Amino acid sequence: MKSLFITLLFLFVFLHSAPLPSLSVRYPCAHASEIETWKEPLTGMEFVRVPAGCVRMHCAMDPKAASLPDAKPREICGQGLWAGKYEVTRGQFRIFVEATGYRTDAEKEGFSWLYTGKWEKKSGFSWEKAGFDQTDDHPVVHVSWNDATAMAAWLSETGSGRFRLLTEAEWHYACETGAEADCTTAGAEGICTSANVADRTALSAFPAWKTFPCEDGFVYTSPVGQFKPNGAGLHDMQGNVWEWMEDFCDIDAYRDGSMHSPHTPRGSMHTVRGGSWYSGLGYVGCSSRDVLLSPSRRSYDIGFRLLRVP
Ligand SMILES: [Ca+2]
Ligand SMILES: [Ca+2]
Repeated sequence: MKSLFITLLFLFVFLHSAPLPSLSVRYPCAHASEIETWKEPLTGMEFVRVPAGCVRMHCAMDPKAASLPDAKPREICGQGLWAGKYEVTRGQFRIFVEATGYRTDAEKEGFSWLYTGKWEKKSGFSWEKAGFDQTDDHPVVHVSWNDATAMAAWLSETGSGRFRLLTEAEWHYACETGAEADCTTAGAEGICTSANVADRTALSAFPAWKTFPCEDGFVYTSPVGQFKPNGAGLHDMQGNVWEWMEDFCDIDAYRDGSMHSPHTPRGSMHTVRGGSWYSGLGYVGCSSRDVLLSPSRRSYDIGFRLLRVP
């Protein structure tokens, strides 16, 4: 049992630090006047229409394992989708909790995960007690995949429409849209205008970090929408908080070429995308992926974003 735990711990640490290389894509850059939005009335959650298109994506967890089948990029296409304009905020999650009495995995088990020189279980942290200052406009953190899908199920029953997490392919496409056009700022220094990442501001709390060579003004989470949107009009796809995916990336699940291929996660493994306020050089991006070992995993740098089902 001990060796199994050590193996799983090693796998988590290894995968937590294994970003993927960016793949080449071409998408139009949407202008603000062309972006179609819709607001869910119960929560005020805004959604943006991302037009139809295709993405090239692979599912490799280790970019060095280029010979593995999962490392071969596959073109996956969709008819367009409605993605959350922002990460789900603490205030929106509060509406869900107050309507249902829902208790998160962190609350039920009495702890969450924080970094104190190493990742540790720390008692008393939850969506209401992040471990740093947050307002209700910040993305909710310390929420598990179970918690995120529970909110999506509740909103589908109670709100206007049906909602779920994005699949890996949907998220990847929504993130990359406009990425090659002039509407986004790329590069290690430009990242601070479009994402809250591990920047020089963070050195005040984490002096040992290797940060991006710029300042975004936030050590921990920022309110959503503080930074430039991507080419599709979506904010904080990169950075701020990691975002839970509906599925676990398995290239075989995308053989039909659809961005939404209902797929049971492989074992208990689940994926988050995009990097967070905690992520430094090499760990932020549309191809950045992290694999977590349990749907009940939560930490102070993980949140989620919802998709509105057409
Ligand atoms: Ca930052
Ligand atoms: Ca994010």
